[in-house]
Amino acid sequence: MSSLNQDKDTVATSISHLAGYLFDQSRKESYIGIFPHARADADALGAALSLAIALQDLGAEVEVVADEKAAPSLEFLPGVETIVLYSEEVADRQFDLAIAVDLNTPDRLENREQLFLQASQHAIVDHHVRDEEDKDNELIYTGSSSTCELIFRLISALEALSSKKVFNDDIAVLLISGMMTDTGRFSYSNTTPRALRQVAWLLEEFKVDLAFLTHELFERTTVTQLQIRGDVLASMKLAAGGRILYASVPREMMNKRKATDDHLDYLSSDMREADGVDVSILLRESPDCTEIHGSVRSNSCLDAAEFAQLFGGGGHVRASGFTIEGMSLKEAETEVLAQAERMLEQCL
Ligand SMILES: [Mn+2]
Repeated sequence: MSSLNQDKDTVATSISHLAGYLFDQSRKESYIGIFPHARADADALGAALSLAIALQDLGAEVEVVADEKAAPSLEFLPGVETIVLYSEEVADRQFDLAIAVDLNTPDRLENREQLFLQASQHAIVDHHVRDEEDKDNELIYTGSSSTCELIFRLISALEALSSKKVFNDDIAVLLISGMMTDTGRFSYSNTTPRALRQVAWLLEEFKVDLAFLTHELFERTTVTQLQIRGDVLASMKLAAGGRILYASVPREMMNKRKATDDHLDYLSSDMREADGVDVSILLRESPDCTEIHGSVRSNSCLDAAEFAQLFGGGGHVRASGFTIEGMSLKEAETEVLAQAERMLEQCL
């Protein structure tokens, strides 16, 4: 069955199936690796770390393996210090089970793809669009606000199976952080009543400082970040008669400010909010200048996930991303704009 067509009942079945499997694996004290996507956001890390706490609690030996250190705005997340960074030393680990969270194609694991694939068994929990049949132990539901919303349901099912309390203060902070981020503080169209109920329950039951989370995840900034955002915003241009607002960020522009990629977080979403703009596109050179990363936000008929797929990426209907290799920033810009204009014309 395609993940695009999953209905509510199917998801409930997938959740109880996966929970049963994870419960058995944990009781057998399996060695489990959890893999958030590269350049992990709060949803990916929140999902990975909360699932790690739950499975450990049930007996498994769990490691969360990431490509790089958590972004400064995510350093407060409980358990972030336990994350194992990928290195040659880690490369030959043999997990009994590898679980990908907040991604559904292993190539989004970048350096860790092989480590994931060489595990004996695999599972996926995700909410991004994928045009492929779901396999066993794959829980992919695009109707979920976030991967953390799905992890909440998994942990609830694990609690029922084990007849013990698994949720705790740390899990509450992790899940709320993921849900808040992926829904833009519960303001985007992907916000579900279920996510709101989950958060309400977590706030009732556990110690969570919402104002602190809001500050860390959304409001906290640095002078460097304000400056690079200023540079990028000043360089924006319009295309397609004003329907596309875009900016292309050469690495040199970042280096001049000693800025890092996470300084540009949410910038493409901010650009989308300009009056009259249907699509915003932010392109930036990777730190080693070998790749171009693209971030797309749509206000219109343009399906951002479908658009990103043209470049081997993916995501959601209104927000997506992709990576282009073998093109200069200028070439990528020309190609991406041409495709966006074409798609906008077709969908009107
Ligand atoms: Mn997500």
